[in-house]
Amino acid sequence: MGPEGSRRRPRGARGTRRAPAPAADTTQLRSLALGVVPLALFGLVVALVMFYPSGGGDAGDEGTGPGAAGPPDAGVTPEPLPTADLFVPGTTTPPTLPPDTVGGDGPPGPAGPGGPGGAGAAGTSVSGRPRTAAVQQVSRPVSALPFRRVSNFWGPVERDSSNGEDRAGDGETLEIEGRRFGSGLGVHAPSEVELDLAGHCSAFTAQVGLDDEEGEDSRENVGAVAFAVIGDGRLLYRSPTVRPDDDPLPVSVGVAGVRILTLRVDDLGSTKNDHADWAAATLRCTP
Ligand SMILES: [Ca+2]
Ligand SMILES: [Ca+2]
Ligand SMILES: [Ca+2]
Repeated sequence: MGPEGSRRRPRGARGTRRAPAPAADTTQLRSLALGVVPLALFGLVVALVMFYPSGGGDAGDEGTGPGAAGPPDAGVTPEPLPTADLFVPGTTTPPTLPPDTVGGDGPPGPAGPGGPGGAGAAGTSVSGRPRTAAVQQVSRPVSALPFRRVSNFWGPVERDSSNGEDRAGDGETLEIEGRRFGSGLGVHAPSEVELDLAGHCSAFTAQVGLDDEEGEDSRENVGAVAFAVIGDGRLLYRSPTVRPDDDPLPVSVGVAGVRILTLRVDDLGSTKNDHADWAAATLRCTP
């Protein structure tokens, strides 16, 4: 460290020796430089001022090329990109819904955002239409559907009324803990109602419970049942034990793909007072 530092000092001395020799020439050069350098600097400044706006123009041209949406602002180019990304993976249902609503405007719409995006949007919107059309479903009261097979402990299964007695049509308004229902099935456990869905339905809903027609005196009404929903032999839902003083129990079961749906009520060992209601029983199915 020490020796090297001592060597560097003489080098500086050499530099001072060189300076005096070309001193006469440098004075002339300096005068020339003083005249030329400002001109060069001015030229550079002018050139920079000219180039900067022209560079922005190029960027603007790139933006207007694909976008074709007037303003050359860079903000235009990001807009077509996200829309194109949404449309390309349009296999997912949520993105296809907006194109369908805009379906009528599909062809003219894409021209605005950009060339590539427009082509993608047109393809997915066309393919999306049949999918959403197939998904459309309607709610149907189960009491309005034909039964594939029925078994009932006391008389026939009643449509839109309680089970009543052993004759057809002798029931009353479906009622569970004071709540009345305009549609549904009145049965007596043990009971099974089979429906042929043919795989066209997606959901079954109902309010289940023991009908009030057997009274509210727990010493006389000893009804106790369990409701079960079965799809193609597979148990999809089973309620806890339902008693006469229980409120309507909401049931919601997915039945997508199910061909034979069975609504079963188990008597849990005793059939006494087991007047059970599939109140407001509804299926969501394709028309
Ligand atoms: Ca009856
Ligand atoms: Ca009751
Ligand atoms: Ca029972």
